[in-house]
Amino acid sequence: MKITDAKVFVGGPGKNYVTLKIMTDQGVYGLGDATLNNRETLPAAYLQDYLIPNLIGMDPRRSEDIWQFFYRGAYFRRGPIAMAAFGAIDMALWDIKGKLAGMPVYDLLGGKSRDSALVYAHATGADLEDLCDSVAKVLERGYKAVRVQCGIPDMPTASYAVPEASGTDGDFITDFSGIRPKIEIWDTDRYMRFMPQALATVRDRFGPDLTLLHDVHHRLTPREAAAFAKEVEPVGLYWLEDPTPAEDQDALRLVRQHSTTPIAIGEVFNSIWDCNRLIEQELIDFIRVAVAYAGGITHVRRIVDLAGLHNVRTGFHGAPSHSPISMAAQAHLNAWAPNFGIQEYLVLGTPACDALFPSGHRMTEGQFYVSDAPGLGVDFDEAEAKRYRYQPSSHPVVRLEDGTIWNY
Ligand code: CS2
Ligand code: MG
Repeated sequence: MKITDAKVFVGGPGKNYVTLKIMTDQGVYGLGDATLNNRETLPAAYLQDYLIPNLIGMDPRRSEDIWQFFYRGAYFRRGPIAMAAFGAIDMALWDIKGKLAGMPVYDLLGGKSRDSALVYAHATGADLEDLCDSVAKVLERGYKAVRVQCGIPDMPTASYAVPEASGTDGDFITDFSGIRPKIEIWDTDRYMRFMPQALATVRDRFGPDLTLLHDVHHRLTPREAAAFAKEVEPVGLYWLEDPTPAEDQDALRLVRQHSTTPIAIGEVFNSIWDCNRLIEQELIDFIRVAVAYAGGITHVRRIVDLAGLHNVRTGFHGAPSHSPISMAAQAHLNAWAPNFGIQEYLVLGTPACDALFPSGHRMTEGQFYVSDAPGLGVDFDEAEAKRYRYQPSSHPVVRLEDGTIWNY
């Protein structure tokens, strides 16, 4: 069996999804997602210029060897662009494998460990009242778990994932449009004074059964993160996400020594080498890698297995930048993983997205039900894809009030 061709499409409703389609000499095709948020043309070029010319003629059933060929064979290993590019190849090969076997990918991984997977949505407000309205709306939609972000009083600009004005949250999604980044101003002291109290208010208002999460988005130093995590202990967060940037894996030890608040990290990681010490030294509770950024199912499965040995559960990244293809790949891992925790979920279900990526995956009452169709269970409508063009976009850049660049 041979791979005969592969095509890359860039575009989608409100997002530059990078979709890979791999064709074979037996008529079976596979789909993968190489969307690297706000840098989408780069994995697309890596696929087109380097990977696809090598892929043609390979046996698609040998997904492990193909993964190793592109990883070890590249000389310059790892990095988000390469890992997103051959992560998409890997997803497409698992899709093909499942179609050949007539089995959903979760069965190839070892079968279902649960009937459905708990997901969390986002609630956000310009101020605390606005945030509570947003939480109430999310709960009305059936969700049982919610990540809350809130505007900070007297902060010079809205901070991460927070609307400028109250009443504008809706399905609030960060505005990344334009090639020149928006500038956000950050003040750690104001955040540290306000946010623990805001989280406590949400807990009081919505009661102990709500699964509550908060994302610090890499804004604190390890000492500040330790103080914050300790202060919010009574709130009973499901997790505190990205309290510090985790390039320095050992820095998390300080947070751990001072608090029992569960810590989730990993949405920007692209290999097991970014998180092996965090996992082995049990410095985190949840691993947030995304199948799209971390080398596909083959590599993320290794991370999940390592995590399972150390009481670390999964909480895969699910921002709207992931197309329904990688969300499906994650849904299959979620159905199988013995150490599944929760899944961030925001994207599937809009009519435009469903038209481009028809699938039998379903979300209802805050639970994700994986499709039992062979392979990944998602298709791609090429005629529909012609409606979309690449739109340049950028992550905001953060500065302190004196101008110093900070972490987004
Ligand atoms: C966020 C992301 O979902 C999350 O937890 O941290 O929305 C993040 O800001 C974007 O994915 C950046 O690409
Ligand atoms: Mg995050």
